[in-house]
Amino acid sequence: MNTLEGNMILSGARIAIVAARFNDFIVDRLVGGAVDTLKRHGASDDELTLVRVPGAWELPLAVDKLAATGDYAAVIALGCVIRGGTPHFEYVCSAATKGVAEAQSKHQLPIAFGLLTCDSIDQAVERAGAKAGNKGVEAASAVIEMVNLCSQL
Ligand code: INI
Repeated sequence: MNTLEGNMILSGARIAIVAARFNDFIVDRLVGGAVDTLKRHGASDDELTLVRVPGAWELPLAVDKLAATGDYAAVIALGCVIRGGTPHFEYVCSAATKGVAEAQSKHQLPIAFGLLTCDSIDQAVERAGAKAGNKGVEAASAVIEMVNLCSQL
C-alpha cells in the first residue's frame, strides 16, 4: 500500500497568520500557540507574517487576499466568537466558516481554521491553552502537515 502523509518539519515555507482583534484576550493565546508551534517545527521569524483584522467576519477577505498573492505556503485563520443574546453569533460564525473554506478551495492552499465558536467565555478559555488544549497549536500543526502533504499530491 502506498501511504502519503506530510511530515512535521518546516523548511523555507512562508506562512501567514490572520488573527481577529475581537476577544483578543483569547485570540492572542491562539496566536502565541501557533507561532510557538511553527517555530519549534523549523520556521524562522522572517518566514512568518501576522495580519490583524477587526473580527471573525473579516477573516475570509484577508485570508483570500493573502492566498491570492502566491507568496505563502499556507494561511492560518484565528479568532474567537462567543455566543451572545442575539442571532449575531450564528451569522458571524457561518460567514467566517464558509468564507475560509471557500478561500481554501479557490486557491488550493492549506488554510487552517482556528476559529473558536463558543457558548461561553469559559469554553473559549478552555480552548486557548487550558484543559481543552490550544486551538492555535492545533491549527499550526495542521498546516505544517498539509504543506508537506500538498507538496507530494
Ligand atoms: N467578532 C468576533 O471575532 N467575535 C465575536 O464574538 C463577535 N461578536 O460577538 O460580535 C464579533 N463581531 C464582530 C464582527 O466579526 C465584525 O468585526 C463586525 O461586525 C464588523 O464587521
